[in-house]
Amino acid sequence: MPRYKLIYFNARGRGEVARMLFAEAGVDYEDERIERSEWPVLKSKMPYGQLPVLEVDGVQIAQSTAIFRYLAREFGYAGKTSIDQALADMFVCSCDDLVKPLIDIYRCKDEKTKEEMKQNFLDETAPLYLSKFEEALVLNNGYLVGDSLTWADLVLISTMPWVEKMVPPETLAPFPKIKDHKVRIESLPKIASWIEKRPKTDM
Ligand SMILES: N[C@@H](CCC(=O)N[C@@H](CS)C(=O)NCC(=O)O)C(=O)O
Repeated sequence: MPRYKLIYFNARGRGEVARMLFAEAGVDYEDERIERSEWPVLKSKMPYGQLPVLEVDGVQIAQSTAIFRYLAREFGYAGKTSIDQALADMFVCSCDDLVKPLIDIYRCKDEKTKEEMKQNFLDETAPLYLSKFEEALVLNNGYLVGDSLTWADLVLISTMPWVEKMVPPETLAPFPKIKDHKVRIESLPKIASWIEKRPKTDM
């Protein structure tokens, strides 16, 4: 087994799916959490000047999605067939598409534009993506892909808290399976045990 070190800030953010994959697979790794004060010096040593970075026997892999996909493949959570792997990738990309507008809304300085963006998210973006996730969860008995856990499930449960910050409960009401899914995945014994013991952080 290679020596793994995950370098990220002391936050769940873009690091948590990797940590959950290590937990679920029962694989040892170093969970290095960088203090903001250490970051300026460390930044220049990272491939793209950003975190997370996964070191595998000293080889640095940057970009959260590349890290998650690599770990998912190594540990058997990428999807059982090529089609399932493509579907898992599709749902991961969809989670990304769902979060991107939220970041744009958060950053928008003009109040009127911000309101319009929010409304568009509530009327169009959220229902489109959430209905696709819901449909897949119904079809696959509670998993996004196939009949078992894939990294797409972990990406979805990490995405939903961001969506819930913006979307009122009535918008989420037609998607009960998405809510159940998060509860169920977070109750898987190894994931639940990681959630219990992980450092408590705001994000
Ligand atoms: N596309 C990159 C984005 C990484 C990213 O934005 N990292 C942020 C933390 S979430 C970061 O390193 N910020 C500090 C900086 O850019 O100096 C990924 O998915 O890994």
